[in-house]
Amino acid sequence: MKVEVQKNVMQANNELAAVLRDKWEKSGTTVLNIISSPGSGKTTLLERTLERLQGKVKAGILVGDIQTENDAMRLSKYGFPVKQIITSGTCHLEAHMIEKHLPDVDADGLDLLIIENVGNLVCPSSYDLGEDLKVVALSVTEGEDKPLKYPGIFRRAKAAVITKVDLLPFLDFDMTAVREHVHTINPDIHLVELSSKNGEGMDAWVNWLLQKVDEKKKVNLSR
Ligand SMILES: Nc1nc2c(ncn2[C@@H]2O[C@H](COP(=O)(O)OP(=O)(O)O)[C@@H](O)[C@H]2O)c(=O)[nH]1
Ligand SMILES: [Mg+2]
Repeated sequence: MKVEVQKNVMQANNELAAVLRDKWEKSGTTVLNIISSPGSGKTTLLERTLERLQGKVKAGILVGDIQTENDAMRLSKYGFPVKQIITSGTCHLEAHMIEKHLPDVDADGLDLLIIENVGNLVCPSSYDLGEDLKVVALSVTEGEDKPLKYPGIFRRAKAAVITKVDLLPFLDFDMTAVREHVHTINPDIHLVELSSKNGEGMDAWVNWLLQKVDEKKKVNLSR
């Protein structure tokens, strides 16, 4: 009975995600869904990213947390529309939450919708939100074995961002091993190593993102 209910929830989620994907296909909107454990540096990365996107793209941000508007407050300083989604206990965002709150950040069509998922490496990975790009973030303080322990999200992600590389001198984190683990799980994944604190790797990250936005807009224009 429980399994049946879960199956129906997933099916309803996937159907709505397909509707959203179709809508963003037509509008040429690139949708990024960033997933990581709590504290890996998602919001800080997005803050530094939004600074660099100012004047370049029309972006909107939806940010999920179990409680508080803290992240929305942080992200709303950069001139882009931001909406906090409070899940009140649910450990991931679902497509119906995105559909409900999308009008708050998308008045007349976006180039880029950024979704910061609830901090969790497991649940958010199974819920399709209609995004183009699932991006997984892993901080160097979490240990290089985490891709092996949580392969699902690394398998589904288009990019993996290794964050907080400014801390490497103080840690035993094995960067060569993490690169190998990530590529063993997903040989096609785009790997980025960066620090939101000292800016290392940020240009490469933002250029990759802008390239994705451009590619989707071009596909849209050529129709
Ligand atoms: N040293 C260092 N700390 C960082 C970096 N990025 C984020 N942090 C810190 O990590 C903590 C969690 O960051 P936050 O962006 O809130 O993570 P989130 O929970 O994944 O959104 C905060 O104290 C940040 O200041 C970084 O690149 N280097
Ligand atoms: Mg956050």
